[in-house]
Amino acid sequence: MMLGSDGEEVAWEPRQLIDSDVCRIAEGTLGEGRMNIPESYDYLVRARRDLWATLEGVADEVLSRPLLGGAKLHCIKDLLFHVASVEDFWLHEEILREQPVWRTIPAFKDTPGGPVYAGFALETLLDYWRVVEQSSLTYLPTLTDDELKRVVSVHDRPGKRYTVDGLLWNLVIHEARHVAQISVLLRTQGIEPPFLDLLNYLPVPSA
Ligand code: NI
Repeated sequence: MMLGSDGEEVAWEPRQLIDSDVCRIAEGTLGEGRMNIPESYDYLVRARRDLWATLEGVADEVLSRPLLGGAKLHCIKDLLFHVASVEDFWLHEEILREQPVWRTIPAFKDTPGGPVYAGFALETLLDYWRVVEQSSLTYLPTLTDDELKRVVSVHDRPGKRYTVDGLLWNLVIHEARHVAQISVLLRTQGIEPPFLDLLNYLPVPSA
């Protein structure tokens, strides 16, 4: 079980999340002439589907291969968990002040983050990401101007204060940066990454 965005317990059933149901939140904003957070998140959702489809066709050994040095993130699977968990952290622990999704998933609740995900199945990581995404898709349509301006004080970092608007933009850009990193890592392994530029997902304006 996990906690929904309003705090009630909901079943964790990622397989029931159908792609056609989760790409709808920006419909009401298309055509207004400027990108907003729900529309930008809609782009992430669409680009994720194409990234995930590519990754599902990549040998597991490649996704687990330690391609990066440093302390935190060594393989593509580490990056996948990192992107989903950063969204999980900022949305649930800071913006909504509730239990993050990862604590409700037995496979992850004792993992510290960092370079420990090579041994996890890709689908386990993507299932987690789907649940985090679903919780974001529940929250984003509730955004108001007041909520976007609300100041969030980071619970374990005294003095760190951000607006909800800033934190949500950070999530959008954070993911785009790491997905670009994943694309480069795929290329180093001889695998063609998907074309995920925003350009590929923009609605066609009327003539
Ligand atoms: Ni990061």
